[in-house]
Amino acid sequence: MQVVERTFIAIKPDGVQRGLIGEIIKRFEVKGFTLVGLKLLNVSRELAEEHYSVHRERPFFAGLVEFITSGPVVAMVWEGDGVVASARQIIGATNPLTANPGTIRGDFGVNIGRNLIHGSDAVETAQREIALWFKDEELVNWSPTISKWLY
Ligand code: FUP
Repeated sequence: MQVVERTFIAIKPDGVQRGLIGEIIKRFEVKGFTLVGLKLLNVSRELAEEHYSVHRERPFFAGLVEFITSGPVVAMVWEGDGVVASARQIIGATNPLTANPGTIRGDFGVNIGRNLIHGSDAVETAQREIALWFKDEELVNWSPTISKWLY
């Protein structure tokens, strides 16, 4: 089976606490992407530090790790043509105050430190993050029967 592009998406603790899990999943689902991995978990400090390792030297790093480990997170893998870049558009700019209305962050957030959701920024990053958060056997290879109406 041909593996098309995949991206890693995480609903952060604020998105979970605010009851936005369904709303967020819906946006990727109705767009036409396919959910191939999904779990709710408490993130360990080790996983959080590894996930955000590119930001290790930044002043907000400690607060970011504190936040992401503060409550349950929904980790997902979504699949489809161009899903990495498209998901970034669906999510919106890092700062919810400047994120466009119609995006997840633009519609539901006001603070950069509480921006609801993470999405991989490039195909290579997505591969690294998927491998970090999911075991191979946690990912499901399937195509919805509606695929022929999308592609
Ligand atoms: P994004 O790719 O849009 O999630 O943003 P970044 O990778 O640049 O940042 C990762 C996370 O660090 C953001 F989601 C929020 C946090 N952050 C801050 O808290 N302050 C900043 O100035 C920049 C990022």
